[in-house]
Amino acid sequence: MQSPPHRDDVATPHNVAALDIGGTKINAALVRISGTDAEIIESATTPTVTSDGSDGVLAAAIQVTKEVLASHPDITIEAIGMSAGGVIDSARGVVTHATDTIPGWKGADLAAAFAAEFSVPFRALNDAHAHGLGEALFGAGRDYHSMMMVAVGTGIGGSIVTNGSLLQGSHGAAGHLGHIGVSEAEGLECTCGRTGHIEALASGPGILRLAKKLNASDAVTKDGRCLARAAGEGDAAAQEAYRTAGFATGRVIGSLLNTIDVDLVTLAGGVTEAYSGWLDAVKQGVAHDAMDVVASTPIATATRGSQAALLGAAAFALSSPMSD
Ligand code: BMX
Repeated sequence: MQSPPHRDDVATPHNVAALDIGGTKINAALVRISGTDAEIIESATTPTVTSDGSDGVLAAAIQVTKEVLASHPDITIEAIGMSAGGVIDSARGVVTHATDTIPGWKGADLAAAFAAEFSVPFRALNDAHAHGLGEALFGAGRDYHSMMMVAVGTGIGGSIVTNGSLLQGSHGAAGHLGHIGVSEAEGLECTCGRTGHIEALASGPGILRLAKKLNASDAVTKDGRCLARAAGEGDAAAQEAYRTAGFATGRVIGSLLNTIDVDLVTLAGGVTEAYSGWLDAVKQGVAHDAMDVVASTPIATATRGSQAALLGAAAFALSSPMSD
């Protein structure tokens, strides 16, 4: 698969429409990329309604894109970039594998839906890939040669960017580190259909399940927000769930550092901000598995928040459009 250029290749201002499709909402934005800077000029959000499967989601995505563009009729976009969950074949613009976050998402022809409505080139990529690329080019990773991003939220996603180039892999699946097997997750069902993957144990929903197993009360395990608050207020079961999940996640990161030896690890996603003991446990997990030579690799938190996926999708769309 083709890779985007290093950010220095993008010298003059370029306007791009970008979308980030998540399980609960769709963000659309008008993005301007000028050299090493990227800004969001306009944005809009709409809920992800999954009752009509991928067709309904894509119709809403097209609608919100049109709204954003209509608010700046003076601006001409060069391309449209989309970030979405699942394994995405960027060359064809098709979702080749996905969990049930969006029913019917697997097989969705993103490129065909957008080609029917817009005359500019369209490119789509996995959400963690877009997020990592955005952070690498315009956020936490901008002063580093290589970066691995780990996003812990509804799922666990990841991406590897070297010198501004995203590693998508042969099937677009590179970086899916939520689907690494760990002994702590033995027997747990993963959203991908396998068992024993780290995502089943240590994603947001995984941590909630863990807290229930540790006998946290119903009030504490009502949702992720309640669990985070309880951990901050000293609830022992909630804290243990975050620590167990964080340590296992850290071990995966440490093992990956031994394998790919990047300059920086960036952590993103809702769980990152939930409870400080989680981050301490991640660092302990990294220290447990990382070899001495890579053990001091800096671990930073993401700096562009929810903008990062939009910026990454925009940069990706500019780099090598597949159709026009
Ligand atoms: C899942 C998988 C990945 C995604 C990751 C993080 C789907 C829909 N998702 O492992 O493709 O990158 O979750 O996703 O198959 P998030 O929902 O936590 O952002």
